[in-house]
Amino acid sequence: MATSRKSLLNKLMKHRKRLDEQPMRVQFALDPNRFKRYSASAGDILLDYSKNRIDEPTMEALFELARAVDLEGRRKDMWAGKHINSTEDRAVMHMALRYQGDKPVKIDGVDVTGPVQDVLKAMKGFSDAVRSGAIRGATGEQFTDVINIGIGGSDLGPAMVTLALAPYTRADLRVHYVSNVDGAHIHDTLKGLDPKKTLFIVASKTFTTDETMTNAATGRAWIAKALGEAAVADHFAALSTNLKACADFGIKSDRIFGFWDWVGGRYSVWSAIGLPIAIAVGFENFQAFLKGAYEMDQHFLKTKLEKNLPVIMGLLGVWYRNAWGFSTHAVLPYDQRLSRFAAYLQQQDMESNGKSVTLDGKPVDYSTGPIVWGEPGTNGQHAFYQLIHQGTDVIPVDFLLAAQPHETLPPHHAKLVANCLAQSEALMLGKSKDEVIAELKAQGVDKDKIKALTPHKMFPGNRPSNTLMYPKLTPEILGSLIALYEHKVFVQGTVWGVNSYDQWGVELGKQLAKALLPKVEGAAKADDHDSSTRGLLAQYHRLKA
Ligand code: G6Q
Repeated sequence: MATSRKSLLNKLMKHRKRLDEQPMRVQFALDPNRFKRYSASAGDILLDYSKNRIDEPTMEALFELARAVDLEGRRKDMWAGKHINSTEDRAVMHMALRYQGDKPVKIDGVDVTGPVQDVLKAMKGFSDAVRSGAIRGATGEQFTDVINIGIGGSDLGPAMVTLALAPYTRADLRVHYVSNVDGAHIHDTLKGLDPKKTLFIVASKTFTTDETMTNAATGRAWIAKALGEAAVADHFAALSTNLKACADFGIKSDRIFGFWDWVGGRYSVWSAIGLPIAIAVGFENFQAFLKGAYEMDQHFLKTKLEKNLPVIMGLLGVWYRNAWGFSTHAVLPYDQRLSRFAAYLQQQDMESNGKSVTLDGKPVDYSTGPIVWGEPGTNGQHAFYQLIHQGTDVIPVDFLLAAQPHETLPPHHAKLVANCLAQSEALMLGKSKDEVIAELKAQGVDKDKIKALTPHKMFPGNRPSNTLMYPKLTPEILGSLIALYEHKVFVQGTVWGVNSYDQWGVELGKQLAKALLPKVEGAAKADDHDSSTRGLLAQYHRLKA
């Protein structure tokens, strides 16, 4: 690329100057077609991005930027199985896990569709059998509780999806997720469960992750204590690329579900890591979930950039991050069942694009991934929305909204919808000084009070948001939504020129924890640590005593 990324990104600044002088409310007043102009669809998902600080020249500049960084070429490379995860020398091919076509999908010259289908078939067999009771515990009792032990990519996806698809789950078959090494997590999960009716799934790509191995050992001991060592094999399954370690743990070979190194942890919900989802909602629904993601893949692959949802959302994120300096991005689903969606996206986005060197190892001279956060509406409205409306930081928002609820409980859903639409409208419009004064006058407030209150009651407005609207939160729609954000992350990683598929930043803490453990356990002296760490350790030992 002849021109540096920084100068490409700097080109956006001139558009910012123009838009600074023309807030969105003015643009809406001038252009009755603004919604139509700035909305696009992928299947049943509508993206309304009209409430953004954009105009035609801005969008043109953003698409030009996408072309200048060869987004289409890199997308092709990813799909061709090139090792775009260069620091780990791996392909990035989670799309192969949900591929529904009949063409070969080659990675390093090998068609992976057969092995992918084999694992899916095994997952179907196992999940069907657990659900029907054909597979039971050691004493012949049917499983009522399944505990998935995993962390990060081996936890966040399935945990979020299981919650999101609660209407498809059964009351007599509960799926729990244990991730934290904090013993409280497994302790509180096991409380009240019956070992005879409990199945553990150890989900770990590497099968070496300390938290997961610690929790798995605790679960194993719980089963062995209650039912005897011989029962362990009947109460455990594993999801991993490390088949040998699973076997060493004592897991039967037909209960080990494999995947591959071209599936990144945070992109693994589509792989064997999805087994707890299949058990919770049934394999057919899991397949619909895969199909939804495949449909979004096709949209991302085949739709021109100007109408491509992940491209539009990715570029808008770049626009705010690099031209406006907004450092956070809120994801606010008006859907209680998406209450773990932001936590899931935090990993997907922040572990992927929280990087400060380019692919060739040079420090970036521009900002990369934003801080992603969020909670479901309407709860957030009574908590942090104050800052989004009137705080000193501007926070671009994604609202997510289903047209139909799963339950028939009027007027709940109508109220939910009204609140969601009201928030994006309020953020865009704001409330001017004149409007506040007129409102207070109409309420009969006296002059002095009006003067004192007016600044507090004004809303700056011109605060950006996207709204994603879909018919209902079905497995298929959920699959599409997740894939949409995955591709958005890819788009942004491509613009910023970073490797979105490694995560070296999580290593240092792990190394230091290993070194500290003997000192915490009192088996070694802490002389080689800094004074803060030594002081904290000393206080820990005092308090513990
Ligand atoms: C995700 C990361 C990370 C990983 C966990 C669990 O992309 O690689 O979150 O998923 O550290 O790793 P294992 O699955 O190997 O236990």
